[in-house]
Amino acid sequence: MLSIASSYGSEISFPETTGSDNGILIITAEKLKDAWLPFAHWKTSTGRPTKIITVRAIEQAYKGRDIQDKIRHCVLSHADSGKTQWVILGGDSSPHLPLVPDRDSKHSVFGGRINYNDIPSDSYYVSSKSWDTNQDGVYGEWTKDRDSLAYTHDNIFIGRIPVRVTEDVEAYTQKIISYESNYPSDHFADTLLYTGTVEASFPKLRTSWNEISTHWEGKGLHYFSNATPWDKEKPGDYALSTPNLIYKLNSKSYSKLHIHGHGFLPVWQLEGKHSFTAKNVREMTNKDAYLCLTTVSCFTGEFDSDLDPSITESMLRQPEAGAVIAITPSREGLPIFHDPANDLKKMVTEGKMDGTTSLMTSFWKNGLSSSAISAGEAFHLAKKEMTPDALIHSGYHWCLSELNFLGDPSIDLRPTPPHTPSLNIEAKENSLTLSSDIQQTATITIWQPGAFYQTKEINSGKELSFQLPENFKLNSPYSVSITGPNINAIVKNYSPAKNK
Ligand SMILES: [Ca+2]
Ligand SMILES: [Ca+2]
Repeated sequence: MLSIASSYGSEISFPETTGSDNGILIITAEKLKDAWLPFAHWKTSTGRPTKIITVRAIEQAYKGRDIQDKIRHCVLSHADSGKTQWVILGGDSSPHLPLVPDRDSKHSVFGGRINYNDIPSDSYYVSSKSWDTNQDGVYGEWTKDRDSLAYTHDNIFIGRIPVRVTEDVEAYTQKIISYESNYPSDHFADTLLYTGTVEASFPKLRTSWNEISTHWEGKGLHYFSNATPWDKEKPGDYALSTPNLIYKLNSKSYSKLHIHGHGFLPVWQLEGKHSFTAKNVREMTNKDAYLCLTTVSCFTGEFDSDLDPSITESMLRQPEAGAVIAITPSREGLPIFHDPANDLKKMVTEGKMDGTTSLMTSFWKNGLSSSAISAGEAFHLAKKEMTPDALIHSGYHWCLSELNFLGDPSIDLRPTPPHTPSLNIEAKENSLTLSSDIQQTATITIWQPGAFYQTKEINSGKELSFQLPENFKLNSPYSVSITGPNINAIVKNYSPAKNK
């Protein structure tokens, strides 16, 4: 497959013949442009035509006050075209290494006790508004720029893959191909480890879990300190310690993970003063069983620091282990409430959920309700639900600004174990005849780079014939794939020249 990618030039663009509306736009740095080709090739061959554009090209081609404004206009023009559904910011950002720069927004929350001028807010890139009402070059300042805030766009879902070097892109690409084509077909998909180390949070974690479980039939394996199903003999005897967590993750027992606990940039703080760091990520062996995760741990999603990597980035970048999606705070994971004086008490006694917990609950609830909803769309829906709160309360504005989707927004959360279909292809003079044992909605994609691209929805695997146009050459390389919600993608590559 990779040989095809490299055989037709250094740029992949939407195949011109496609009428499909589910394209992916990757925005990346010049030095990572070629590294993204195999990822773009995989997505294109599986029905999501992918285009790579560099920050430098955007700088030259789009108007705007600065590079972030130009990137935003680039994203919006792709959203308007109706062909792009996902935007991937394919690079890390920090003051000294802005591969794909972030937009810094200004915040003052918790009664003015917590102040930042540099909250990285990727939501800005899908906003049809400027985030700068008073045009002073300070963005997202709630008191001054409130009229110019939007966090979501109905046509387009965004995520950032905070990679720095070619090897990061290669490792991440391999994990995504595995996630989409080789996902475990056993009950791995059904398990969400929902855990916490902070006792005051247990009631709201139960509220959160109850909301998710009304939309999902999977098992939530609560582990709330001394009330837990994984204890051995007495409550609390199996701690959320580093070795225990690594053991559980390496046993490929959990596909989804939520941790409610403390942390800082490179560390999750577990029970008994245990730390989980990049060193522990390197001990992970969950090959082909990659995690989707959320945590409320402070600073663990601070991808935009010159200190690198954050623990979240370690999980995403680790080859053949770790995670593929992470939503984690870029700064403090504060308990935001409309009425803190009363609501904080209710959080501890009645399990009232704060802003961060609500947003993450909504993310899981939306993403686990259907395998037809991409993880990027699930986060979009969660942010959209919270937008009315953010327009009347600076704390919720903080939540929507500081929580970014890290990972590939076009994959789904795998709510149920996927089926791996068969796919047989018979090529004749000017037609392809396919057959499959598939018994559900799926998409067939036929692609001959530079010549032909077609996607077609099917409802079952009854025999399918594709008439091929004159410019399709059966003696040139092409691929045929079957993809869809809740199935492991099958891609068959034909490379006749190679077979001679
Ligand atoms: Ca401003
Ligand atoms: Ca970083």
